Amino acid sequence: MSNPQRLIASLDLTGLAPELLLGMYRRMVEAREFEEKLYYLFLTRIMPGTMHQATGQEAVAVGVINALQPNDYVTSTHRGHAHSVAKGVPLKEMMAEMFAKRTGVCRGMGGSMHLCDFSKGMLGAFAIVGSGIPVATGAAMSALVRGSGQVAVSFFGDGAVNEGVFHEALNMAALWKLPVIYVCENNQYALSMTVEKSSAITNLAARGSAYGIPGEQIDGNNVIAVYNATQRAVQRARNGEGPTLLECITYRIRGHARFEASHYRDPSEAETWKQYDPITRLRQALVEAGCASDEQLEAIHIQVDEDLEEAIAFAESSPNVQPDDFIPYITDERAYA
Ligand SMILES: Cc1ncc(C[n+]2csc(CCOP(=O)(O)OP(=O)(O)O)c2C)c(N)n1
Ligand SMILES: [Mg+2]
Repeated sequence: MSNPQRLIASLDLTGLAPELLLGMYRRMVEAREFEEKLYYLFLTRIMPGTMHQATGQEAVAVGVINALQPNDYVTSTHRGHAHSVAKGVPLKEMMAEMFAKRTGVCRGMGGSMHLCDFSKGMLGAFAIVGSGIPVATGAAMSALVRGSGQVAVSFFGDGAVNEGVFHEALNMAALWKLPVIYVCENNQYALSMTVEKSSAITNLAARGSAYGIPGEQIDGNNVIAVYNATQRAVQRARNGEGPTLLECITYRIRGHARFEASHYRDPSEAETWKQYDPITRLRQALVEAGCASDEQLEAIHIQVDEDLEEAIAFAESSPNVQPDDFIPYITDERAYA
């Protein structure tokens, strides 16, 4: 396991507007609490299916996406709630999707691992490991051809860098100088497999050099470091300088999926990483810098809780998806409008 202390830098808020910082704080709390509510709803069998929590990894989604414009593109993974929250997908529609309701963001037909909202540039969560990487690469190519100035970001795990499609996509993106940012969320594990057991070179950012792509390792629990690194990558992409590979070092506090107990790892690991919780770290920095008081931050938590309870009530009272709801999407192009 990567030692968290190796990369930990303190949060430097210099030059960042309080609105941006508080917005990032709120998004991280939303992502964390959205999944905590889901966990409870699953536990009490109110909600069907499964889900993967990104507890402890929220700074990656929020830091990266805050450095983008609203019309930039994102592809996500099976662990994608935080990416969707950060991209501004409405909580109500996300929650309804989890309940398989017609009011869901995919009209109840996608669920946790297929969340997408084209109106927000959220091109989708992809359950097949690595499969969002070529989609973001294609979106970047489309932006380049259209001259739209948009960039595309692909989030993926440390497990995905050993899929062939990662290498195919990076090679093509480098050749054509596509405006794409590859964000590897190195949470130390692909299911029960550690990075040390699956990758000959554990510095995953170094893999960019095989394709002439700059790669950078970042403290992924430091939302400011993630934001700053992404800003540099976005600038490169918009200037026509091509792709960047960011490896965000973080840790998955919860099990791989819903009730997975992580027997393959020492419980002290998670305890160590909890000391570097990204939300706590931003909170401390905000208070120390005088950007916000504890009371103001507490009010954000209360507001988020209210919003989520409202989202649950909305989801519960919405109509269930029906078995033949999908048919118009196959037979009638107007259904996509
Ligand atoms: C191509 C493929 N192989 C295997 C799986 C089963 N699977 C789902 S998630 C996962 C681990 C992925 O690890 P990583 O990419 O590090 O993402 P993390 O779960 O850590 O966020 C595996 C093996 C899959 N969904 N797709
Ligand atoms: Mg992983």
